[in-house]
Amino acid sequence: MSQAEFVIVANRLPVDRDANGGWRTSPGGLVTAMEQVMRGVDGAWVGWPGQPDLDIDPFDFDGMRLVPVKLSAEDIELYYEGFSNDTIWPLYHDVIAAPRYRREWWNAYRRVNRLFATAAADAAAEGATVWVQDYQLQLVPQMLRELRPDLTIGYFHHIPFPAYGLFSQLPWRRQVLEGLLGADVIGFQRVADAGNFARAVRRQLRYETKAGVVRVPTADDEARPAVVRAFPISIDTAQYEDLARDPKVRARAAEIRASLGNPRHILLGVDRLDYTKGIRHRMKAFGELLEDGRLNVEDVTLVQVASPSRERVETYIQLRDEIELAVGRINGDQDTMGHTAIRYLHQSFPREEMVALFLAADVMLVTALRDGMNLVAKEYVASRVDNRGVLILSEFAGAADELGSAVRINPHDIEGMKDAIVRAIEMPAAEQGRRMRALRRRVHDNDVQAWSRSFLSALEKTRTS
Ligand code: GDG
Repeated sequence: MSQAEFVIVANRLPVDRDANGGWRTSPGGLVTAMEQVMRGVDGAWVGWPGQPDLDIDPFDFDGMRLVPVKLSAEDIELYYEGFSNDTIWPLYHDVIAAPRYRREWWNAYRRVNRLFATAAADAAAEGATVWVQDYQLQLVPQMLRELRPDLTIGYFHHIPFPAYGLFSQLPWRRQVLEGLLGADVIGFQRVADAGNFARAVRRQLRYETKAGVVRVPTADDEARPAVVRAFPISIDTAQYEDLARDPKVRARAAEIRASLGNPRHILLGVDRLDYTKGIRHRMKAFGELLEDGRLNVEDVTLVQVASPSRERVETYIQLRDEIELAVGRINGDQDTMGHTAIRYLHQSFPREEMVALFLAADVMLVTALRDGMNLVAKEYVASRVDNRGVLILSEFAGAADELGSAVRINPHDIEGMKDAIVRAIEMPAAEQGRRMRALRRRVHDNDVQAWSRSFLSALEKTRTS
């Protein structure tokens, strides 16, 4: 097998199986970010092809070498649904749900991380650059360095890194820190995440950290520097701007408004159905506003897209029941024959439809209790080429560090959220325009291509120093 100069390692390959057993690109932020990086280089992508027990050889797709990692149904259950999504995910999101610590899951996590590391080691050419993505693969950097000391290794963490008081619950905290420190650059969404990681390294491993560099002890007594820094991820801004200007998408936005009975105000939420996103808090605030009579169902509709996610994990099954009970109650109490309070959609939609929804929405609700970044906030802003609309944004989403002109909320403060919703609905056009222009500038100047360039240039610097 030919070896690549640049290798991405991620839980999933950037493709899905189509109906005829062929492959098609799965649309996602990371895929877009990498398109530009992969162009003109000899690149490979290591990941799970999305089906259990699928045993296929590496193949070329769209100018890139795809290297499938074979995972069994049991691997998926223990490593992915178990350790990744029922231990690490809740622990790293401030234990909004209780993390479960199971030794069997940890053993599978280690075993599967080793599979990814071995596949990456086989795919990379001498002296290549390897970029490992996200919390499912925290042990890969160290495992890969042991196999291939010649490589330059980067790691990007898409979710929050928690405060030490929480992180220290993890029975395998040392192994995880050491796993990550196998990378030359460890990237986080927020400055606070990088700070939490550096603190954990000092407290747990007693390694010296200074100005964003950890000195990692090595066998030959010479410490190796690992850079720890924030690189806030973004979106393909131009693509959203183009879609928002497309007459078909604009017509669809008008059609959406009409089909909801042309309410005076449309509020929108778009999230994977996940307990970190604060969907219940949002429903509570909205339901109370209707109950208090501060809003009227004839005037206002909340559209909530909750795309199906992790449907085999128990906490998610419960969450879905709770949300659907809340929606049913609110609609039951408030709906009229002609108007609904909440139009709830447990479905996924094509990107064109999402942009039409963004254009139809007067107020966008991002009420996460904890979120690495939250790309939906940025997508809404990028789509508002008309400089209208109001973004309500939780301070617990990474995006809050950059999007200072949004209406900021603490989603735990239901009264505060209710006031923010009313304020957003009543906001004069001039103020909407001022805020939206500032937000758009930010997302325009800092897109996902800029994000990957900045990470990779930091990584390149460690090679030359
Ligand atoms: C993780 C971190 C971080 C959702 N429903 C549909 C749909 N989506 C798209 C959104 C957005 C993406 O999925 C979700 O990204 P988020 O950033 O909002 O959240 P997570 O999935 O939790 O992502 C997060 C991110 O990684 C990147 O680092 O920002 O903090 O948790 O792009 O638009 N897209 C379509 N139909 C849907 O129904 N087409």
